[in-house]
Amino acid sequence: MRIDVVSIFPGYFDALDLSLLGRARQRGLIDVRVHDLRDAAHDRHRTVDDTPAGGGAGMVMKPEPWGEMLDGILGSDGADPDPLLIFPSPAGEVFTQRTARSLARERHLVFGCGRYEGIDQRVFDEYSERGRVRLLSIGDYVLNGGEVAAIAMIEAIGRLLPGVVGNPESLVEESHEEEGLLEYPSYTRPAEWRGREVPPVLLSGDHAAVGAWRSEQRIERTRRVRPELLPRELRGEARGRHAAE
Ligand code: 6GU
Repeated sequence: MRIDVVSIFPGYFDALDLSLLGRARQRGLIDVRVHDLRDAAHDRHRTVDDTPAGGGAGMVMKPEPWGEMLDGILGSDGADPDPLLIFPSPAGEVFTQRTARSLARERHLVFGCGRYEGIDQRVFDEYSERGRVRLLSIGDYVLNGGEVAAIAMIEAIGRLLPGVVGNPESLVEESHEEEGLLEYPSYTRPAEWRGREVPPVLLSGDHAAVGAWRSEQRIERTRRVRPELLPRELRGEARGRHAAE
């Protein structure tokens, strides 16, 4: 997969050199290219923002540097005929594990990271007319810009690409993956630590019992902290139990 990232703070993306994703890049599984938006700003101060039309607080990113930079990326050698342009934005659709799975099937993603109060609307309009554009948010809180959100999305997508995670089975038994439930609690040695024991069932060698315990834990944890994620058939059970208490 090819991923281009446009930002006025390319240094944020040094994080993608590390760990699993860094190794995947070295092995050629992911081709990440980071671009400094200021390289497409040609005045003396390499200006990328200006005051909002109609007045108000903050600054808006000017359309011209975005146009030049995105045209360059979309028209570059070996560019994909149908790339997906992603603008991280708190005003976008929420990015979930389902979104990550869907984006992991793309050949070419381009992330446009805005700062200040946002990017001139005409940039979205222009590229929506020419191809596919999505505004994506990573949750209901406000960041200073799209960089940290883009890193989160790239990591979530990148680890789903074939060969990036060593043991593909570890991708399945995770929060949000199996039936959209949260993950069960994990333990390792020693069997007792500071008077706290590993649940005996996990040391029993009874694989069926271990499986049943983990499944129960996932449902109980999801019911406790994220009840809205529980499938309908498991929600009914909770109501019955609480009514009996
Ligand atoms: Cl994608 N961008 C910004 N600036 N803030 C956010 C976000 C994105 N997602 C949640 N908050």
